[in-house]
Amino acid sequence: MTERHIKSEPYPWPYNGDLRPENTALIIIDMQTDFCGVGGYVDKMGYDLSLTRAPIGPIKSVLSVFRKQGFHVIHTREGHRPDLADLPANKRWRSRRIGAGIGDEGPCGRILVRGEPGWELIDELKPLPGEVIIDKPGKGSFCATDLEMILHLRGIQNLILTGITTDVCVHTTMREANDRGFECVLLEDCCGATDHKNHLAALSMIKMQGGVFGAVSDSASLLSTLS
Ligand code: C5J
Repeated sequence: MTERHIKSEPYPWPYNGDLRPENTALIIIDMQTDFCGVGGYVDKMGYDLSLTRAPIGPIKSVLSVFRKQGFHVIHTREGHRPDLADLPANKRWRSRRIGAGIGDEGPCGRILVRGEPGWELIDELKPLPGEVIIDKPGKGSFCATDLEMILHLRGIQNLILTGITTDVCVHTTMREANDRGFECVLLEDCCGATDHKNHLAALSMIKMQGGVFGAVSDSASLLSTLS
């Protein structure tokens, strides 16, 4: 096997140099109007949308190369059933405290409810037919979903994590994946948080202990390895 790594910190990723379209997936987390569109959940909470919109362009560049080279592409959407049967009472209560109640009516329909306009993936990053979409009720993409089974059935070992938000859904997913033995890298310019300091802190946490959850890289480093 010819070893292939991408420049990343704190080690060249993946650890074993086995980077191939067959065993590697790009995971695009929660690029939904609710997290980066006007009138969505994050906007309603009063956070700066430019922070969660910043990764759209870099993700588009990576996605286009990944599609051309035949890598696996997986999209996730955070959201709840219309009857809210999968919405924990404390999650709803906390969101209502800051005026963006999950399940309540907002400018883009009911906040974080499946099928509503705000819950949809944004036009810039719409999935193609055949790409896996994981609907998740929580922050992590493995909790109450079939993601792990799909990764195993497809022989996927390496996960390239992108999307929003760095410190919440992306980090939770990376931690869950790492504990399950997947080799993970997060692309820093392909992620964003509602607070830039938290974005930076989330990157720093990954790099501790020799790469406690994996590694951190960026779209340019990945694309230069793939070109
Ligand atoms: C949040 C997410 N922040 N996609 N969700 O509630 O990170």
